[in-house]
Amino acid sequence: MSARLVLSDTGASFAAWQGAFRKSAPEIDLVHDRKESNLAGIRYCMTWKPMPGVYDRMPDLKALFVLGAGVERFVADTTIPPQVQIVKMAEPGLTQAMEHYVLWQVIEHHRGIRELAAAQREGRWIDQTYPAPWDRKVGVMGLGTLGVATALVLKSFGFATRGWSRSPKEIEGVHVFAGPERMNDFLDGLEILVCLLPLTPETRGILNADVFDRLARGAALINVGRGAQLNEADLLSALNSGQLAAASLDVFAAEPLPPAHPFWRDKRIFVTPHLASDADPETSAAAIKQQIDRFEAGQALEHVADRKRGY
Ligand code: NDP
Ligand code: OXD
Repeated sequence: MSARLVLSDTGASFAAWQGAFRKSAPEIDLVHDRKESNLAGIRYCMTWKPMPGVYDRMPDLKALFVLGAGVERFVADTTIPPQVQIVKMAEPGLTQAMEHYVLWQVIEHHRGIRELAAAQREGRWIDQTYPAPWDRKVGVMGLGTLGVATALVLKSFGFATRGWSRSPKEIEGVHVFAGPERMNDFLDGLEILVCLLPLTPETRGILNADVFDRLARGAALINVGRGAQLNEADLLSALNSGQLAAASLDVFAAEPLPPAHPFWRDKRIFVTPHLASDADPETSAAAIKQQIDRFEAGQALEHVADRKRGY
């Protein structure tokens, strides 16, 4: 089905997205929002960093396709009319990149890769041991599109995998806990904790001393959710006390991470500049096309954010 879709973004390359749509979803007519464009009559828009005033220029907007999975800025944006559905990105490129990042970091912590690298630099031949993966307790906070996929990958690599979400669910081979009342059972004795939660009032500051104290001594934290979920002072205290041995952080309260921030120079912390996963233009184009087809056929859109819940 043919449809017009606006790309309204201050950073994205229109040419790159147009190329992706021509390849993966040629039926979609991609329109570039240039501020002065007449966008009346167009029902669909995609964005990560919207052009100022785009919602005023799109009086017929029905669905806003966000080019990422974390929609905290959009659900808080009161200039988006209430009838517009905010759609989270869920597409294979974004999911696989996240699976790769988390698996990479879990294996780094599981096999003590950073100790090995340090030993190599010092010319030390060390006796490094590690448990079987099924004896390594790994937990994923947040079992949405990315959390479920990641938990399944960790399980398939043999790790003793747990998951935690707001509502109960069943994932074969993964021990799932739900709700705040089961959080401590989920955390109890975990050796590697992965955060894939959305940023909401409930999850702000959730990675704190109370959580770290429940983990096994010497555990590792991998935060790929949002920086504001981490209490930075609590992380440094836990690292100093040995309760945590290491952290892999991809997201930060202030991004870019300021040059003077202590995380940059802390050998126990591995910093990546918010690159764990990005939407792939070609697979995203196909996913957006499928959603538009659903909507045009009168079906419900998938992955719609709930503004009240905040994700
Ligand atoms: P989803 O919205 O699909 O899933 C969110 C999950 O978190 C759901 O399982 C939800 O529970 C759970 N959850 C939400 N609030 C709570 C809570 N208070 N207590 C327990 N569980 C809760 O999101 P995605 O999986 O697509 O993405 C997750 C996050 O990953 C994004 O919001 C973003 O912040 C981050 N991200 C980071 C990237 C990076 O490059 N670092 C790239 C992409 C995303 P329920 O299932 O019950 O609704
Ligand atoms: C996202 C991100 O939310 O890249 O998609 O952080």
